[in-house]
Amino acid sequence: MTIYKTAAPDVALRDITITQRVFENLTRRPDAVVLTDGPTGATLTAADLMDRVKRLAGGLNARGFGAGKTVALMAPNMPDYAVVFHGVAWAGGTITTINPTYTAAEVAHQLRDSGADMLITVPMFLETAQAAATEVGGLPLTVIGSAEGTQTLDDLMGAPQEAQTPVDLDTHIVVLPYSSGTTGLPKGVRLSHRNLVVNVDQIIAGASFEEGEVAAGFLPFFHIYGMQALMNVHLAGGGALVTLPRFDLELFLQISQDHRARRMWIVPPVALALAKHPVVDQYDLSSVEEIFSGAAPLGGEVCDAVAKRLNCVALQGYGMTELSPVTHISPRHAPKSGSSGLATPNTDCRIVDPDTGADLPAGEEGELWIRGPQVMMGYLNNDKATAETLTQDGWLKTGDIAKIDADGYMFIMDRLKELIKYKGFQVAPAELEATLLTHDGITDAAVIGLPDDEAGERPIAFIVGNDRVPDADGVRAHLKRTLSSYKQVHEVYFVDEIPKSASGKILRRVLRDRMKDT
Ligand code: AYL
Repeated sequence: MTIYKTAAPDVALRDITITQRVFENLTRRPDAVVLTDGPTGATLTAADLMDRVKRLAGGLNARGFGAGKTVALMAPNMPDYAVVFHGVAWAGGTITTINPTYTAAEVAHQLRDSGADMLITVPMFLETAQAAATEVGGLPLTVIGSAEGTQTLDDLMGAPQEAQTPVDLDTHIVVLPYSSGTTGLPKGVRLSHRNLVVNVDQIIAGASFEEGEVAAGFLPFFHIYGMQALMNVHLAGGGALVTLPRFDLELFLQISQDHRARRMWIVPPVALALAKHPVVDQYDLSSVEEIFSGAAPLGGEVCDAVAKRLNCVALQGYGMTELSPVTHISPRHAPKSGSSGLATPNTDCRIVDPDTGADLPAGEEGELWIRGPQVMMGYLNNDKATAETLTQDGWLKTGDIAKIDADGYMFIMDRLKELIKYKGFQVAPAELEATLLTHDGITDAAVIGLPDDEAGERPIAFIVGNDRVPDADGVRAHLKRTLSSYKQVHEVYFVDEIPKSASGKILRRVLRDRMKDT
């Protein structure tokens, strides 16, 4: 077995919960503003945040929605997001985070699959939340803010609960984000307090995080990148956040300028905008020392162009929801263009030939396998997917093809798994295919991703139809009824059959090659 590791020392494994990790730092700076709502300017100091977290935990436990319960949170980035996340964690519960732009059908699926006991949302998404709640047979709804006839977050607050409800740090699920992993439908990813705490410390060690850092936080907190690298790292590492409910280039630039942001946490499409968009010149971004991109490949050219334009370093990270999420970070003082950097501390890596299972030497391409304390506990209610992803001795098979050079720098070269990344968001082909097959005019379907300059990849569909087959617009309308906007297909091709292996698996590579030839 050939194991690649960083030369950097391990971080200590701390026997505390993620909320205790965050509070440790907040307690030291009670009067500091740690969260600001970008659109309204409303603020929470460290003391306010801790007080609201403790009161929410007290209220949840008093009403029987705390320890052992699952609370679904469907909200855009806002200061109270951290209140709900840490309030549920402090109460000994589980948070499942839902994309607020989801359709009612998507929300209902996650509520049912996660076994959620309560759904917390904002007035803007209440209608969708109500429809989803009805679809699963009803569950209590709470809004952050106010809406007539609905319980509010403030109604839920109780007497402050001073101590963390005891939980097992290695087995209790604190958060259950959804990911399709290497194959199939989105699945609940079981992450423990150990997973989250250690990854916060691994990120802080690897990303040269500095106390006092302020960032404009538009990366969604419901996705593991925003949840950990932004929300938890900034709170636990002594930083602050100005939250944005969605990405808006000018607001992002304005906030980064006004708050003298030191680093921009972004995804590749935003790197492209920073490199190319004329409006960028209208802002004073001289405080920005670093842009940090993750969640999808950042091409060397775009990376160099942003660095030059903003006169800063452009770094990249690699990770997966199943890895809490980060395993690789570009070293600030010696990045290599196009590389996702060096392994974080406490992280073992292997490069394995997907055909033979042999370990490969430096410079050769194979599947990246990871072992470390940030590796998930497994998927929820899906032992088969868990067994396909985690080996008996604790290695997680990423489904990504990578190489590691002689200096330990990791380069993502290709993807073995069927996942499509649209602007950093996961699109699971299996989910789109299953939805297409619910149309009575569609007898078979396949979805693949094609390279796209702006989005990274765009999903396209191949359809086999019968005499009731819809036209391309009909196919799109069918998907729109139940799937959110980033899961839509950009092109539709009608074919006689879908190429499949003897065991019935869609031969996606054949379809991709066919598109290259046209
Ligand atoms: P998920 N280069 C190429 N592909 C990447 C990269 C990268 N730097 N980062 C992630 N991916 C792809 O669960 C890869 O296929 O987590 C990987 O298996 O939505 C998949 O995205 C995982 O998708 C960071 C760095 C967070 C990464 C992340 C991971 C969030 C994406 C913070 O600093």
